[in-house]
Formats: sequence, structure tokens, C-alpha cells
Amino acid sequence: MATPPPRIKTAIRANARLTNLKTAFEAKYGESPVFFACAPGRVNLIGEHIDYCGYSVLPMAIEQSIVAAVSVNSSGTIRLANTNPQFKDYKVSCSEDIAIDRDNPKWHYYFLCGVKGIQETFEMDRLVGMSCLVEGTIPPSSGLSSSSALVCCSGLVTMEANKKSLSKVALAEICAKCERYIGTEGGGMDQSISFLAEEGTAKLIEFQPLRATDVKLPDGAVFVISNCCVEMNKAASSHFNIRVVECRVATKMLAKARGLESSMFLKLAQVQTELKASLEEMLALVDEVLHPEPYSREEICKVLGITSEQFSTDLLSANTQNLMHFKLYQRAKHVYSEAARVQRFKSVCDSGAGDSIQLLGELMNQSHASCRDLYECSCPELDQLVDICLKSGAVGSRLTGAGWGGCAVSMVSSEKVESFLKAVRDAYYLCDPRRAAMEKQSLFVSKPGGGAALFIEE
Ligand code: ADP
Ligand code: NG1
Repeated sequence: MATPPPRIKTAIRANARLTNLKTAFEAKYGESPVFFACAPGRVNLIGEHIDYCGYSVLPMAIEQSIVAAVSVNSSGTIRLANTNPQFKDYKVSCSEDIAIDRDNPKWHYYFLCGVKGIQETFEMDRLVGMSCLVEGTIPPSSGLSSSSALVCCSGLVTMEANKKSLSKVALAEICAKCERYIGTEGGGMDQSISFLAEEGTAKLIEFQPLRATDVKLPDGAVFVISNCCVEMNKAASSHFNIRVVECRVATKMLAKARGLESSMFLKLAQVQTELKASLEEMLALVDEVLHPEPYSREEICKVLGITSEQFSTDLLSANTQNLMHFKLYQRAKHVYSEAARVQRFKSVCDSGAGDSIQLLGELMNQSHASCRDLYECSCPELDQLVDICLKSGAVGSRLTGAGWGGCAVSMVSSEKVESFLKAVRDAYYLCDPRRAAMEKQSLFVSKPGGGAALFIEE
């Protein structure tokens, strides 16, 4: 795990994507790139919205990725450009402090998160100048981690350009931390799988300490990703951070109820560890301590014995300051039950039992129901798509990633894939011209891909 990301010496001309990017780079900057960096997106198979609560998740990297072509120079400037004209050019002086405007999360700020993370890690006064051309194939704001792939790619670019070296684990931790500069308080799943993925295997990602363990998916089933074609930008909305805050508050309420010093606990997993309880016991504790009606600020402050000002500064994020009601019971129920489903999913995969596919499918379906009903992070289009996937022959189907739009992941037995794809195409995509136009990049089979890497001309 102390290994750095691979530096692959390759003939760029033998790789169509890199060759095209090289040509575009030369046209843009009038010089050749000296290296390329690539970071993949991911699909989370199970374990949604629990990484920031301290619980393990089970994603795999996908083939779609962010790639950057880079030259290093003494211009004293970092220049950024994108092959997609929707993402405008940007430049920043290496002597300036890197400022990230979380009220206006433009693409270059995600890139600058990665730059800033590396700069801070090595306490570098001045970064080297570089020109970068970025190209991405991950559908943005669709739960496949396009934002983290961009941050991981830029972290890798900045490390290499400044002649530094870091392990994959260190890079994953740095990128998880620095992506929070954009404003979303994510848990680290996306950056971890982007660096730690290995072709052919899904991974159980555990936190503190960060570890990735191979999970052998059952033979005879494939995972299909389908995008409901509703985008949800997490940094430009408060949905995501509201859930993080609700979990944080639930943590404190549970800790307090069990006589623990609530100010010491921020994550639901920490309460479980401290109480040495099972997940079933934690679910019973939620039933005993929390009520299903939403909590007001006043009630929370009273129970925790804190002032409204302390509540705002210690528990709320910048974009949740106006939040008045908190569904603590439902969120904690989801988190503890989803954490248990991840454990079961992993044991079923490890067991290799004959009915594995059926069991995994059931866990995926339960996960979707919990995301939809308890965590309220789905949306009508995504629910409709999951429904269609199940009716089209999937054994299990669920939203993947943050939700409120974006993708579903379905498990389908290998012999049914073609009929499944056709049925979903007909029922969800072809009936709507906008969706039909997006169908090719929205509905595809995904195999576990490899992690982030550097490519250098051999
Ligand atoms: P996701 O669920 O894919 O991580 P987010 O809403 O968190 O989506 O982040 C999406 C943002 O990431 C986009 O609005 C854009 O700023 C940035 N992004 C994604 N893909 C690219 C790309 N190919 N080039 C530049 N920026 C990108
Ligand atoms: P996406 O779907 O990439 O926005 C987000 C978080 C993850 C995790 C999932 C939900 C970030 C960068 N990513 O992923 O850490 O919490 O939602 O499981 O915030």
C-alpha cells in the first residue's frame, strides 16, 4: 500500500486517446506535453452515504476517467484548459495564494483543490509553472465521481510536475481532504478507489486507517450502469452537506444519550466503536433514543446543552446555516443498516455460495429502498429507472453515488444482459428525445477498472 501510482512508459502513438490529447495540447500551447495523468471515476456497488460516517464502502473503478496532458515550464503560471468548450480556460500565478470559490464551483476550482492539497502537503512556497489540457469521459454530476477523478488527476499532475513522490494511500487521503475546499464534506470513498483500484476486482474500502481489500464479484453476473439523465451538482446545492450535518447531529445525540462526552464524537461509527456495540444494537439504540419526527434546532440545543451559536459554528457547514429541521432518526437508521449491508455483501462475495447473485441482488434492493425512503437521496426519475431495471430482468438495482439524480447500478445475470439492455433502452431512453440522444453514454456494462496512473513517452 506504500506504493506510488504506476508511472507507465508507453508509446503515446499506440494509444488513440492520448494521441488525440497530445495533438490538441500542441495546437493549444505550441509545445508537447511531457507527461499524462489519468484518474478513473467509480461506481459504488453498495455502501451509500456512509463513508463520511466512518463506515466501509464497496466500489469499483470504471473505465471512464479524467486525463490531463501536462508540460512543465518556468512561466510562473499554471494554465488550465479543457477539451470540452463548456469548461473555460483559466490561469493562476504560482506566486498567488490558491483561492477556491465554493460559492461558484467552476471546473478549475476542482482542479485547484488538487493543486492546493499537494502544495500544502509539501509546504511548497512556490509551485512550478505548468500547462495542462484536461479531457474527461465521466458523465458530470451523475454519481460516478467525475469531480473526485478531476481532483485526483490534478493532485497526481501537481505531484509529478513538482518532482515529488507519494504513495497511493497518501494521495487518496490528501485528495479526499483537499476536495472539501470546494465545499462538499465527502468521506473519501471516491478518491480512495480512484487511486487504489485494480483491474478486475471491486474493493472494500475501510477508513482509519485507509485500506482497500479485493472483493471477488460472483461469476455469472455483470454490473450495468444507467444514468437517469438528471444532473445534480453537489457543490452548487446543499443536499449533500445537509445529510452530513444530520449524521453529525445524530452522532452527538446518541453519544449524549449513552453518557459519552458528545463533543468528542463526529461520526456515527465512532459511537459504535466507543460502545463496543453491534450494528443491530446501534439500530436498536436509534429506535430507543431518537424520534421519527424532525428535530428543531431548539430541541437539539437543549438536549446537547449548547447555545444556538455553538450549534451553528461547531455543527453546521457554511451552506447549511439556515437549516431548521433535522431528520436524525431516519438518517441514522439508514447509516447503520447500510453499514450492515456492506458487511453482508462482502461475506456473500467471499462465500462464493450458489445463491450469491440472488443474495447480493436483495441487498442492493434494500439499499435503494433505504436511500429512497430513509435517506431521501433519490429522485422520481431515478426511482423510475431502478423500477424499469428490475422489471427488465436485473437481480438487484440501486442508485449509486450521492443521488438526487445521476446513475443506477444494476446486477444482471450474464445471459440476460442483451435483453436487459434492450428493455431498459426501450422503456427509459427511447421514449424521450433528450434521453435518447444521451443513451450511448448513459447505459453501459461496467467491469472493475484500474486506478490512477502516469503515462510517459517511452
Ligand atoms: P460527480 O457526482 O460526478 O462527482 P459533482 O456534481 O460532484 O459530480 O461534480 C461535477 C463537477 O465536476 C462539474 O460541474 C465540473 O465542474 C467538474 N467536472 C466533471 N467532469 C469534468 C471534466 N471532464 N472537465 C472539467 N470539469 C469536470
Ligand atoms: P459523488 O457521487 O461522487 O458525489 C459523494 C461523496 C462520497 C460519498 C457519496 C455517497 C464527494 C467527493 N463524494 O459522491 O464521498 O459520500 O457521495 O455515498 O463528496
